[in-house]
Amino acid sequence: MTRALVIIDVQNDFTEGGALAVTGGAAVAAAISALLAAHPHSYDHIFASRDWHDAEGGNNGHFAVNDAPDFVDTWPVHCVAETTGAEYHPALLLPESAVHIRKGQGQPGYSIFDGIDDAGEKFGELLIAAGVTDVDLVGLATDYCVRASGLDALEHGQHVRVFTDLVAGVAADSSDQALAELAHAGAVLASSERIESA
Ligand code: VGL
Repeated sequence: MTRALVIIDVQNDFTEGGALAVTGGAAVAAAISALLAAHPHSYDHIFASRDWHDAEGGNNGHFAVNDAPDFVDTWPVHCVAETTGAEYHPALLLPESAVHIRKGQGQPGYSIFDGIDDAGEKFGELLIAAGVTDVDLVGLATDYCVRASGLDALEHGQHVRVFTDLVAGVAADSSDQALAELAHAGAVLASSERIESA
């Protein structure tokens, strides 16, 4: 078993005070850091994604340009590349070895599988190259990017656990639904207290 922690979009714009704030986002950032500090050797690989949208053009319908955002398919402007909003939340402390994935340039890019590393390698290829078999998924937002990333990871044949104490969503109903959908597709929903268990 080769395990990876996959941290989705723990960015300023998705945390309290950000352009698309998710309640509990900052707490998730701090709790992920605490988990990593307490268990520095539990993962063979750590990947962290950032939404990294273009400032211009709406990112293929993702930004509400002319109408008000519906907070389902269209969103306020958020996580524009190179802005403070797109940076990781300051409470998220990542080890040097973490691999940084950026996604959503010119597209919605909900899934980390839409993303690439700094060298342009696709996330899915990186997982295969690293021999990853098991993914623990945490981050923001449960009902959108965590959901899409988890479903894609399952489709790519990964064993997926979602640490339900280390995610936060845009809305309660859609977050519950997303977790149910992930479980139905084969993900294990667990507390991060189970980090050391197989
Ligand atoms: C996300 C809504 C819009 C997310 C991204 O990271 O879950 N949610 N864009």
